[in-house]
Parts: sequence; C-alpha cells; structure tokens
Amino acid sequence: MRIAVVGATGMVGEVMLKVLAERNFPVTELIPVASERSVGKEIEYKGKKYKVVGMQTAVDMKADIALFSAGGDTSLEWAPKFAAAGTTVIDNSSAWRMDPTKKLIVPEINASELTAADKIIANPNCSTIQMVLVLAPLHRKYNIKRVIVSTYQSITGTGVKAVQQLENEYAGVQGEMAYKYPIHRNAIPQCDSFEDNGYTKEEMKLVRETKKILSDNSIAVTATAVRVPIVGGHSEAVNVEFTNDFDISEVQNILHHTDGVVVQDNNDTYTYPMPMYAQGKDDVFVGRIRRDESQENTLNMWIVADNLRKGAATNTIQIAEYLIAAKLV
Ligand code: A2P
Ligand code: 11C
Repeated sequence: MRIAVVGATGMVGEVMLKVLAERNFPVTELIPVASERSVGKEIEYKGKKYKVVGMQTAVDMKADIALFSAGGDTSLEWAPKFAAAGTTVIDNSSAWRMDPTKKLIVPEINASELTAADKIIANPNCSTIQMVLVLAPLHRKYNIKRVIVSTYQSITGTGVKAVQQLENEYAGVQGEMAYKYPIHRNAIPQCDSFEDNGYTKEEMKLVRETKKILSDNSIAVTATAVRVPIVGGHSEAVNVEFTNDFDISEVQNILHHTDGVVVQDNNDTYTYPMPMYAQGKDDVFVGRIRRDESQENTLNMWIVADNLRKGAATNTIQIAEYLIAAKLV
C-alpha cells in the first residue's frame, strides 16, 4: 500500500508513523505530507529518512490511502481532492464526521458499514471513541436510555502548543499560551470553542457522534468536558441508564470479552485505570464499575485511553487495516 500521512509533522501524525511501524502495516511507499512550511523537512520511518511533501504534490502521487490529521480546514479543502484522485482518505478531524454522506467508524463497532465507494471516511473524536467502545456491547445487551459523561482531558488533545504551555508553567517561564488560563494546577471547564447552546464543541461531539456510531438517535447524552494538566490520556466518568437491569459481574464479563477493551477493576488491589498507565497503549481501559444506587438500571464507570492512540492514530490505522482486509482499497 502507498500511504500518505497528512500532518506527518504534527502530534497525531507522529504517533501515526509510530503505530504504522509497530503494527507492521503493509507500507510499500510512505508519503509524509504537511504544510508548505515543512516541505523538504525530513521525518524518520523504520530507520529511513523521508522528505515531507506539500499537499498538491501528494494529491498527484495518487496514494492508495491518505491518513489525515492536519486540522478541519485542511481536510475540508483537500480530502475531496485526494478522493477525486482515487485515494481513500481516513480523516481524523471533525470536518466530515457529522456529514450524513460520510461514515463515522470505530472498527470494532461498525466497520462493516464500509464499502469501496467510501472515499472519505471519518475518524471520531478521541473522547467519543473510548466511551463508545465500552458502551456498544452494553447497549446491545441492556439498551441505553441516557448517558451522563464528565471528561478529564489530556492537554495532548490540544496539540504541541499546550504541552509547551504546561512545560513553561512547570519551569516558571513566560511563553505562548495555548489556553486562556494557566493549566498547571488547574482544571479548565472548556475543551474547544462554545456553541450557541452553551455547550462546547467537544461536549456536543460526545452527544452527536455517540448516536451516529451506535446508529441510535434515541440515546440521550449529556456531557461536561474539562481540560486537566495530564499528558497520558483522557479519563471519563460515565453514568449510564439502561432500559433493562444488569448484573455487575455480567457487565464485567461482557467488557472482558470486548475487543480493544481491558477491564481494570478490583478495589481490593486498588486496580483501576489511570492515564499515566494508559499512555502509549492501544486499548481502552475501564474500571470502577458499580451500580448507581440513586436510580434503577444505572451504572457508573471510569474509562481511560491514550487519546493520541486509540483516540486518534490507532483507530485511523485500524480503519485502514479493515479496508485492506475487506479488499475495499
Ligand atoms: P506543519 O508542521 O507544516 O505546520 P498539530 O496539531 O500537532 O499542531 O499538527 C498539525 C499538522 O497539520 C502538522 O503536521 C501541520 O504541518 C499540518 N498542517 C497544518 N496546516 C496545514 C495546511 N494548511 N496544509 C497542510 N498541512 C497542514
Ligand atoms: C481534545 N478531542 O482533546 C480534542 C482533540 O475534534 O478531533 C481532537 C479534536 C477533534 O481537545
């Protein structure tokens, strides 16, 4: 496969290169792509150096698959040009996710929706992916009525500038601010910009994308997304109300047998997921599984994943792997 990585110099792009190499993805030619600013810069893949090319050059190279993580505006402008040149685009931005003509894919849940006609495929938002991976098998078994999610999101979701801001604050030096407020010793109840309804875009991604991926508009979702001074991954406190009752050990057992999910849930041994330990891993970790005693048929869980891995690069590459296995590219 001839693979273009669009945004190869960025935070997610770098992880994409690492994950492609780790999984021994069948790359016959690697095309690292970024903005004109980076053209000619060298990146390394499996011990070899590759020169970054610009967008039009990359379109003209007609790769089989382009993995995009270069922001929504770049995707809106360029994904259709790659698609018109015959390249299948898997896009990690929010540009195409809610477009009714585009599929929004978490491979373990809905890859079977994909066909060879899908030339632009959307990768969901990181905080959505880790939540729906856990919710999907429980929805099938108990039918979800309502989800209340509160997130504790890693600064890596904002990009290099945010990591730099935290490092500057640790070191006590002035520098460019990725956020309006200090992030060291702080919790900022705003991820992404605000919508007219008073919620942030990040919160509304959790609402809208969950319904689309689970193909069920009847699921009620409400979210509060918070940025915390954490690097390793996103954490989520998730409260789920079902139509049907459940048994905690059965819930644990279902999740134990769910692809991509690891149950870490033992209070006696202080076993529960934490972002420090999820960092660099491809799985989604779930623990603190307990009944909500204030309401019937309701469950509380704590879900953690590396947002740059399963939340972005890994999920995108798993979609590409599915396309190849199903002979859709
Ligand atoms: P560049 O390094 O040339 O700016 P991050 O989210 O970590 O900041 O990374 C964003 C990625 O998207 C980088 O690889 C960046 O390339 C790329 N990018 C940003 N704007 C454009 C653009 N207009 N065209 C192509 N790539 C872009
Ligand atoms: C965050 N979820 O952590 C964001 C990052 O819609 O793809 C990715 C934004 C997106 O802030």
